Amino acid sequence: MSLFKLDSKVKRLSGEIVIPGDKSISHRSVMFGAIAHGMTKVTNFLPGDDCLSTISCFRKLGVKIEEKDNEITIFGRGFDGLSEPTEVLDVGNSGTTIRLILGILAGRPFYTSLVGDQSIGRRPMTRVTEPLMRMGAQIDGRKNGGYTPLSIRGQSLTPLLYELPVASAQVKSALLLAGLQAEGESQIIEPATTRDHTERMILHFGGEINKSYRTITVKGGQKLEATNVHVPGDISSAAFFLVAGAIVPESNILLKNVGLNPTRTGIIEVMKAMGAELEISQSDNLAFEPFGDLRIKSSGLKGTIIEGDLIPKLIDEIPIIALLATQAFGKTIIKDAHELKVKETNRIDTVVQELTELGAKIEATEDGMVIYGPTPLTGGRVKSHGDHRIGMMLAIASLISSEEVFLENAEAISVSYPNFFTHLNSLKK
Ligand code: SPQ
Repeated sequence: MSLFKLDSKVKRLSGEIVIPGDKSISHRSVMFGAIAHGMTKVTNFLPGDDCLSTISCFRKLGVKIEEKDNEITIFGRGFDGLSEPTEVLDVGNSGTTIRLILGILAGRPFYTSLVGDQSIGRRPMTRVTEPLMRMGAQIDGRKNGGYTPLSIRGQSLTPLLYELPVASAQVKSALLLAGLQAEGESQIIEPATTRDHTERMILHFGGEINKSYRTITVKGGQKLEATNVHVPGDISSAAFFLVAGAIVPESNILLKNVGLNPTRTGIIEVMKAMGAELEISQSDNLAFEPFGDLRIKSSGLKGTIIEGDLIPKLIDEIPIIALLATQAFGKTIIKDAHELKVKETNRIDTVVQELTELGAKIEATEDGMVIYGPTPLTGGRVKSHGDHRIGMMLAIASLISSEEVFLENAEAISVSYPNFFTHLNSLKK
């Protein structure tokens, strides 16, 4: 296990960073490129480990994909262009890859087996496999198709009317991808709005999809046409620098090309409520995925309550928001966030354990955490637990730590942000 010495007691951060491509949109660009007809060019693709797993799975399904720096070209031949793989598909650490690909494979008339790493082996799949089986797909796996390894044999699918039991964009997306192949119209009802990148992709690739309040309707048998996709920067990656800029004294950072899809901007709402000096300086709201530049300066912060429908809009930012809260005056309460328990790690436990190690006052609750601030952070030996977002949160925590911080398994960060440390170091003045 590698041990990485992080920089502590950093005086200020300044400069600008162009935020790398969005992970969720990069995955979907490969998938839609593969199931559409024709050549799809994707620019600003994120070459993180998770998205590379998606490329590798689609190559095994017979799709030609060319890669050059951050540009990829996918030669799609429609759903029917996918072929039975001769090898097992390995999704690595990526929940998005396995859950969405199951939706595609549910309607393909061949056999596929799927595996992932140890973390994937702990993540629940029944939420996707059960409704897909209801549509007609044959799926098996550990614990009755609840966990990897999984096998799937696609079938002709019947449409589905389904109320999602959890607010999950991955489950919604898997069902929409299956719905595109069903014989008739499917309706998916969300308990709260989750990221809508799949719905936007369907429209962008010339398909039809309708949303009325929280009910999404999609027709089967649609033919999607190839197009070009420009991936905006990932707000979930920008979040680490937003918090760094807010908590490291005298900082002033410009983050360029950040995706501002309103289903993902919960962190902006929360930081503003906490008193952060955060400005959106230039934005394009007309793009198929809106984006803009964000400027963050350090400032005093106050505690807040984060709950309800806001949670899906910032679910992946909760580890870094917890760090922010350690530096805010008063109490911050995060609730309704049970879903944190089934991410790459149980992020309630890993956040509380690692921030406690650095001297934070933080308590786990059944569905979130409570943080008391402001608390100076000390130092110590901390662990990413193989979770990219925990690793990056700890690297930002070390910037304000008064003593040395050593991080175990920093490599996990390459899942979503391969050049994270290069960007961070470029801001240290
Ligand atoms: O892909 P993976 O491993 O599930 O990644 C995470 C992350 O932190 O990067 C979650 F662990 O993001 C998910 C996110 O939490 C990506 C995602 C998507 O692209 O649709 C949706 C969210 O998951 P869910 O389960 O709420 O649908």
